[in-house]
Amino acid sequence: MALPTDRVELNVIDSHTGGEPTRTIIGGSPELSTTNIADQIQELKQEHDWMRTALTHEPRGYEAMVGALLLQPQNPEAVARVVYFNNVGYLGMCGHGTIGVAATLSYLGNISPGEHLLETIAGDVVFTLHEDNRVSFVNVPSYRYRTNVPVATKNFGTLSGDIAYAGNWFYLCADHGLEVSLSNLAELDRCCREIRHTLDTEGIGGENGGIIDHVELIGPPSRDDANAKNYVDCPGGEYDRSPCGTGTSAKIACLAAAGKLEPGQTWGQESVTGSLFEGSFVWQGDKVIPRIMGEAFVTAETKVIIDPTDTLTFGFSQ
Ligand code: PYC
Repeated sequence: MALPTDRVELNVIDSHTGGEPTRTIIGGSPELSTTNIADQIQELKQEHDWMRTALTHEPRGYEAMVGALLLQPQNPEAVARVVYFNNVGYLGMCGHGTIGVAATLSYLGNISPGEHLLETIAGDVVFTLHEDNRVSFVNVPSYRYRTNVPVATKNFGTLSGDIAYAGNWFYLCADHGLEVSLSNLAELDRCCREIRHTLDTEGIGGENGGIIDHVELIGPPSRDDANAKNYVDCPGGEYDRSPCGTGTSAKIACLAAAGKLEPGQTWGQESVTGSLFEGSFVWQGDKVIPRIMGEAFVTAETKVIIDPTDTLTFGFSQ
């Protein structure tokens, strides 16, 4: 990958969805020579990965930062095509990012309350901007793939969990015995790393070789309007500050498969930071179509300067 030799300026809007940041690139990104979204992601990886690292790594970003690159959609009905990325690579679907992108498009005056279509690598996603600035989105077909999957860990014993798909692959576990709270982040992180290690070394994955790159630990809620609280470990090893849109969808898919949530019934999912998403589902064959609602706020409108004479301009990570 050749790095730019001239100064680059990117126009970005930052937002947070339940505490989890989304940095949306609205201008200044390199022209892509491809039109298919899978090819565009390949081109970004091979030719322009510096843009991802410059925005998500220090000194401009941090491990929790998720980027969203807006591209011209192929479908004229779609409001945008979006490619999500984070500190380690490119994401399938991103729920909190979808809510953040919707809040950003609303802030820019590009959309009004109502239904809109976004193109993503995981499929088309319909979102609704509500009058009170909240956003709901209909996720891709989601399903529980395996249940009661044992995973041996060094310090937390043999745990049992479900494997589910909701735009990303998840291992969801409730019998970890840990308090899901901000004061217990180090232990939650350690447990997720040990689960991840076993999943990787034993080759435990999703259907058709899907890589489980999210681990979700579930515990009892702190809020009256929530049914459960989660800690979601993301691919870069950082935890989701929001309840995780795809993680909430994965949980709903597992509840539906277990007959513990009815179609149309609301599930309140609290995050480890105390923010809330509300979700429900309808059946589509043997899969569920989750609808997730949350809110996002714009936090900054920035011109990012990438100056190639600055040795740290493309970011560094630990
Ligand atoms: O909200 O789906 C989500 C998500 C995935 C990774 C970070 N957030």
